[in-house]
This record gives sequence, C-alpha cells and structure tokens, in this order.
Amino acid sequence: MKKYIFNLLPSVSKAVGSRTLPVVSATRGYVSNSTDLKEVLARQIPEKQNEIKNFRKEFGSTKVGDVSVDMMYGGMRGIKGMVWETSVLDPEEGIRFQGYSIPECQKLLPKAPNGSEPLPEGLFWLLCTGEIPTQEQVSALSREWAQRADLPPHIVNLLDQLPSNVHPMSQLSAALTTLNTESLFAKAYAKGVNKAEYWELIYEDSMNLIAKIPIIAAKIYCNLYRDGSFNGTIDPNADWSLNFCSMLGYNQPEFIELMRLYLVIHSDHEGGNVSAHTSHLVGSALSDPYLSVAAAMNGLAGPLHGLANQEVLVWLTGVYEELGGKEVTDKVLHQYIWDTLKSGRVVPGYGHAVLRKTDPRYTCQREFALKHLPDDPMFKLVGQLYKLVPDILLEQGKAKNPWPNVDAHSGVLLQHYKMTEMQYYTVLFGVSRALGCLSQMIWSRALGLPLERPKSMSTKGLKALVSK
Ligand code: AMX
Repeated sequence: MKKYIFNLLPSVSKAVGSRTLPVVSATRGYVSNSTDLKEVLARQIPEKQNEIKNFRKEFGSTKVGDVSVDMMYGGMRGIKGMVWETSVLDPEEGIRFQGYSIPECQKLLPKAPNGSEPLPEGLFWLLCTGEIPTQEQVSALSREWAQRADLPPHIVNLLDQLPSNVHPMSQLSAALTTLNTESLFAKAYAKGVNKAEYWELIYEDSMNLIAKIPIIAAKIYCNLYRDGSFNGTIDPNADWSLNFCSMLGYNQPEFIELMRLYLVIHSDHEGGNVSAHTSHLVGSALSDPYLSVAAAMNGLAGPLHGLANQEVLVWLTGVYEELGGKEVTDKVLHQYIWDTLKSGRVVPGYGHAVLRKTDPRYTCQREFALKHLPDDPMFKLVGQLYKLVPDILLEQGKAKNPWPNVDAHSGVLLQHYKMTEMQYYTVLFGVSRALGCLSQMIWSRALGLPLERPKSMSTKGLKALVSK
C-alpha cells in the first residue's frame, strides 16, 4: 500500500543501542549476505579501526608530501591533507567509487526491473561497504528508505512559507538545517552518549536524511514550478529514484532511468571538492548530519561548483537567444566562446581542479544521450561545443584542464524531458551528493576522526618563515 508522506508519524528510526547484533562468523561471506546495511558495517568497522591503528603505529610519522607557498595561495590544490574512504579521483581516469569506475558500476550494480542504469541504493551500499551489493540488499535499502520517508509538519510549513524568489538551493539548505529537529545523534549527544555509539546514530540520521531529501527536493520543485500541487505518496515497493520522480511529476520510464544514473554519478568525487569537504569539516565539529549536509549544499550552490549545471544551460540558451533562431554554426559559436572569455567570465561546464581529461561523468551522460536522444538540438550543440571549447581554452592558455566536466551535459538531458527549470538543476545534484557526504560521515565517526583544524598563516608570518 502506498503511504502519504506528511502523515505526522515519527520517522522510522531503530532504537540505537537496544538492538543486539546477531553473532556473525569471521567470514566476510556471511556478513555480505545480510540485507541489513548497518549489520554489515558493524562487522566491518572494528576491522578497519584495527587496520588504521596498526598502519598509524608503523607509518604515523611518514611524510606524504610537501606544501609550497603557491599551494597555500592557490586554494590548497594538491595538498594531501585528509582521509576520504569512499572514492578516489584520478586526474586522468576520473572517479572510482570504492575502486570501481563508472562503467564498472553501470555494469555491476543492480538495476530496477526492466532498467539498465544502476540504482543509487546500490551505489550507497558500495560507498559504505566497498562491496557490490546483491539485488536483495539493494531492494532492502529501497524498502527501508521508503519506510523512513516522511516529513515533519514544520518543514512542510517552512517550505510553503518561503517566498518564491528564494533560490531552490537556499530552500534545500534551509529545510535540511531545520530538519535537524529529527537528529538522533544531536539528541543522544545532549544526553551524553558514549563516543563508541556515534557511528550508529550518524548511520540512523543518514538513512533518515537520505529517505527525506527527495521529498524536500520535490516539494521545492512543486511549490516553485507547479503552483504548489504536490502528490506526496511513496510506493513502498518502488526504488528511491522512482519515488522521487513521481513526486516531481515525471513518470516517463526513460526520465526515471536518467535520474537513476544522475543520482549515481553525482554522489561522490573524493573528499577535497567544496561540498564534500564542507560536510567533512562541519561534521568534524560533531554538528549532526542535517547541519553538515546543509552546509555542503551551500557550497554546492556556488557557480564554480554545482551551480555550474544551471550556468551551462543559461549560457547555452544565451547562444540561441543571441542568434534569434538562426543556425548555430561553428563560426558563430567560436565567437560566442571567445566573447565569454574576453568579458572575464569562465566557460561553464569546462575545466576542473583535479581532472585533466574529459570527465567520465560527462562521457556516460553523452552515451545516454546517444542512446535516447541523438537528435535533440541542444545535445547536438553540446557535441559541437566539445569540438570547439578545448582548443579555444588551450589557445587562451589559462585553464589547466580544457575538457568538459559533469555539468557540461546534465542540464541538456533534463531539458529534453521537459524539466526546463534551470535554477532547479543543482538541487538534483545535491540530492545525489548527500549519498557521498553521508557514507563518508558514517565512517568518519566510526574511525573517530577528530575536529578538523588546519594551520593558517598570515602573509607576514609566511614571509618570515620562508626567509629563515
Ligand atoms: N573557462 C575559462 N577560464 C577557465 C576555465 C573555464 N572553464 N577553467 C579554468 N579557467 C581559468 C581560471 O579561471 C583561472 O584563471 P585566473 O588565472 O585568471 O584566475 C585559470 O584558468 C587557472 O585555473 P585552473 O587551475 O585551470 O582551474 P581551478 O582549479 O582554479 O578551477 C574550476 C577549477 C572548475 C573552478 C574552473 O575550471 C572553472 O571555473 N570552470 C568553469 C565552472 C565549472 O564548470 N565548474 C564546475 C566544476 C565541476 C563541479 O564542481 N561541479
């Protein structure tokens, strides 16, 4: 039976500490077969704690790099300064989620019935455990997130009362911040919970947040673009993306498949990017997951980070507007790109702080487009840009990476399925990014990572230091 999500029922949150974990055998196989993610983590955590303890005992004082003055003024690029377990970004190859590339995830992660794209539930399981989940494990996560999906009335009221000129990302951030009324971690901390139990509480908050964030996102969408008419029902037998799409009002199977892929590929991009790093930093102060992810969303809302997907579409639409319906030739486009650069702006969707090749997240979206919308005029324009922008950026000689990133493509796919509200695109990125931030946060608390506090220096102090 479908459930209505504003049912004022308390969110499903298993009592922490009161549940006895089953005795597990020492073999990894038994644990992997469990469909309870928390149980699998409970088995893995002591092993990992031990591994890191021994590693630090042996290599704790080993140097892993140097820091130059340029690195300090240059946004800390290349400084190895934090541990992030869930994914690693290679400049040439792109992202690997727990060691698996995007094509491998597309092949190996479970799909929806009749679907061909990986389910984000499977990706979350992989990020948390390092193991490719079974279909049963993924179905169990879908069911659990559906069960936990409801919103307390004050969040609904808050969203209903925000003026329509508040950007969707600000609305998302405000709702998540306010949702920390539901934080089991914050409540338990106030009562003096033992450190050893932190991860379980963070796990519960994370699972609840992931279950609720699509409702918040869909509510924002319907308030802003559908006159507030909102169908808030959750099908307990549907997957997370399908339920999200139906709340948004998009029921086309192809769009739902796109959303599954989208929510997988935007989830995690190692720890140094602005949103992931923000959640890590804020979480290290033991701010609860709602506050930490809200902070991450504020970083994602910047035009050099997640807002770039909105910016790309605004920029592409600008080409058409400027030409007044005339054919977009390479010559015209060439001029438009140079005009953008000469006016002191960046070409959105191109360049990256770490990547030095075409982003595989761009490539897999291009493959989706080739399969489903090869004749879409905007998709053709994106392909045309791919042929022109890198050479122009190289000629300009500033950008270290002239190749497209994830944001160069995503908006074009969304607009094809009639989701034309560009300002909303970053919210979808945010729903996905929560998966990466939270899977790492569970581990951060399990490993007892301390308050983040790097050393800063003034120019005066730095000059004195280098002159010694
Ligand atoms: N267009 C024009 N100039 C660019 C550029 C682009 N796409 N990418 C980099 N540059 C410029 C920088 O602005 C900088 O100029 P400056 O010396 O005058 O300050 C110079 O090239 C060197 O920059 P960089 O070392 O190559 O990049 P970075 O690590 O400082 O910044 C990024 C990376 C992504 C912010 C930058 O490439 C950019 O602004 N791209 C466009 C915005 C974008 O697509 N952002 C999304 C990134 C992916 C994501 O996080 N979602």
